[in-house]
Amino acid sequence: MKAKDWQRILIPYQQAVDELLLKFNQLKDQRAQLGETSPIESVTGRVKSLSSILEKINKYHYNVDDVEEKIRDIAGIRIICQFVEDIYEVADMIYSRNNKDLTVFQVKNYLQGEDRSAFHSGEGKPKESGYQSYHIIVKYPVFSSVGYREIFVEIQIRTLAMNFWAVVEHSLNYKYKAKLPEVIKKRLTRTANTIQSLDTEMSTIRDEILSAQKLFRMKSSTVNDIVENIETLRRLQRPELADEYNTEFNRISVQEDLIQLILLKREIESEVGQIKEMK
Ligand code: 0O2
Repeated sequence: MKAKDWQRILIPYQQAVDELLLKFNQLKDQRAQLGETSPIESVTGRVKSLSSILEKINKYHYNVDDVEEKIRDIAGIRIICQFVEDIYEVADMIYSRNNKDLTVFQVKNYLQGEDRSAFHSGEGKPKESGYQSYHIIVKYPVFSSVGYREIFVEIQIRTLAMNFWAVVEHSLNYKYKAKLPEVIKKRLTRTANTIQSLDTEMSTIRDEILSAQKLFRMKSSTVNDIVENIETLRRLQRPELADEYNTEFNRISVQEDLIQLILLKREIESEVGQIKEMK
């Protein structure tokens, strides 16, 4: 097949990746706007490189005409979560869209134990290599310059720890091809077990971590509001008042007292409101 023909084939895949990246990032950002914790830590996406596609064709002896049916990860989205629980929450977000903007085609659960999502059941198991991840292959409709197509997209969902392991293992495999030395293989299996223990351990203190993150977000937005309102007081020609509040803000900041900060924020807001009304 000519390079131009490949370009034409890959156009809808790039569009699917772009569209899904936008959608998952919106889900993540909207939670933040609502002051809620998002199960999505970060999202990346890629279209498989031509060399990687050709490698797979050779490896499995596919017919070039069957590529789009047989290689189901030409378009790939990777969603990284903090906790294992978040993986299932993200999976449920995807399942709830089934037959709406995508169709769930296949689930590959490489996580240890029972599938904890609400819309899917069964047992998961890490791969023999130690690889852990949750894969959902969906069919995604794309309207592009080459017409309407329904293409496969592989969505990989995993924790930060699982991703660390997978990225390192992937590079080692790339270096050694299929001939990973036995000693490295053993070490990788051991580290995969450590990753699993780490994720389990993190889950036990999840509530503690989430409430700490919530406090951090609350503090950060309160501080932003205070600083903005002090600036507003200056713009409203009330520099003495702005200085007074600034001193108070500095005093409370040192004490790290969130309640005092919230009270100060409300006081300045009300002051700014009154001044604006008088104008
Ligand atoms: P790349 O470079 O990420 O695109 P298949 O690989 O599709 O022939 P399989 O194993 O049934 O067959 O599919 P699966 O499990 O859905 O794997 C698809 C992708 O998952 C892989 O794509 C990897 O990204 C990832 N993956 C699967 N197994 C492993 C593993 O043992 N280690 C690591 N690091 N990643 C894995 P590609 O095309 O292999 O690679």
